[in-house]
Amino acid sequence: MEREQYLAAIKPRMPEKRYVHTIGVMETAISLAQKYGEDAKKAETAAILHDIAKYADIEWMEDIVREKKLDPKLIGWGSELLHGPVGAYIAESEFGITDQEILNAIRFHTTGRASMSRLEKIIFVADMIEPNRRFEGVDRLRKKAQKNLDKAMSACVRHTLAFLIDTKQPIFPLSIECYNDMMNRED
Ligand code: DGI
Ligand code: FE
Ligand code: FE
Ligand code: FE
Repeated sequence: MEREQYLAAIKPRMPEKRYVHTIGVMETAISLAQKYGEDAKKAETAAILHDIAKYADIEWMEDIVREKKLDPKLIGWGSELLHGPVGAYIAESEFGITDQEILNAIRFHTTGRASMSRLEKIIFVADMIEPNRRFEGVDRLRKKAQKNLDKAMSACVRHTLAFLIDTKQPIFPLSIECYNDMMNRED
């Protein structure tokens, strides 16, 4: 499928604001892919589909987790934790994506995980720094992303965890594993 077909397919499934965010992630991910020698077409597809499940019904998503044997730990964590893994399921089942790198970039875009691929890092970072994002410290993250993908990934994970702690939210195990892995690699 071509870019315009994917975009036409996702547009009716989300509010305008989320669509604009998705375009921002797409453009940022393509640019990071070119900078860091990743396949720009894979980055484009993963970015366009990354939030496809963001507005799916929670009960339905939990049914998918049970039926399709996704990580059972996801049950009870709510739509923020479900929409990555279920998004990967939709990308595969509805959009016919078979590339595991693209599916994993969608699956782990919210939490990250240990030993992330370059494409996974690009989608995670692009999601956080795309031009429509406005939060304290985002410009510092954008600058880091221009210099070093691993350092940008590390800073993005630390920012997310700090936010979760500040707002007294529980941290999903994959997010911790991602953080520990990044810290073990830090020089
Ligand atoms: O879907 P987006 O808003 O574009 O961004 P996202 O999928 O990266 O993150 C969605 C939300 O998920 C964001 O508010 C942070 C939250 N989140 C990320 N990791 C965890 C988490 N929430 C909890 N409770 N635990 C986590 O480990
Ligand atoms: Fe998301
Ligand atoms: Fe994210
Ligand atoms: Fe997103």
